[in-house]
Amino acid sequence: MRIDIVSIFPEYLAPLELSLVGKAREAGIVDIRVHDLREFATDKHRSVDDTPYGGGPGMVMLPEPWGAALDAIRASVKQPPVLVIPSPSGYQFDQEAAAEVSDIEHVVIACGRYEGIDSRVAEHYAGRDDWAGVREYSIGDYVLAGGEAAALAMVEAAVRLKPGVLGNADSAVDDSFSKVDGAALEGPVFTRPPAWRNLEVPDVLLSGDHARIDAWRRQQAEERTRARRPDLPNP
Ligand code: J9N
Repeated sequence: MRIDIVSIFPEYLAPLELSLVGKAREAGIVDIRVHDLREFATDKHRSVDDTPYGGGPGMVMLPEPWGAALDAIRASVKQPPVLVIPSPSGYQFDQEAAAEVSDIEHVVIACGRYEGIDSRVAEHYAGRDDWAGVREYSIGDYVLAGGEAAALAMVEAAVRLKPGVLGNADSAVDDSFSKVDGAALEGPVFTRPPAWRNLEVPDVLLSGDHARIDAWRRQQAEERTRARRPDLPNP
């Protein structure tokens, strides 16, 4: 899988060299390339934004640098990529979306500032037959300053689902949010020591009775899901 990320703050993407995603890159499972949008600016001041037509606060990103950057990336590959645009106005980037993105051979992520990228950019690439579509995604109902933190979240959520990335092949299917049935959230977890600062690990988890342990975990997961996320699936 290849992921190109375009940003005016390419250093913001440095954490993609670390941890799970960094290891997936070293293993050759994912090829991630970060590009500086400013290198594709067309004027002598290397402008990437301008005031919004119709008035209003903030700045809107110019279509020209985006067109130049995205066309250059497209020209560097044989197959049509999918364009992903993080946006507070996008479709929900949930576990299902993460699984879909993890199955795309080439994803290009366009990180804009929060007032947005001129809307003709998404419209243009959605209508081009040498691109495989445009998806605008929101990672949650809050407003970031730019798309970079959302890109980090989306890349990590997608890459960890690639075969060979997780140490334990069962971990990904066992996650919160990937349940076929059962409560959406995971319950509490514990490790050694059995008592810590006067707090004890629940006896049932030390019992060795796996039927009781499974039933207890199910009940805890349901109780937590009911309390914290009444909007999510719960039997
Ligand atoms: N969920 C979400 C995405 C965003 C932004 S701001 C600029 C690009 C994407 N804020 N919140």
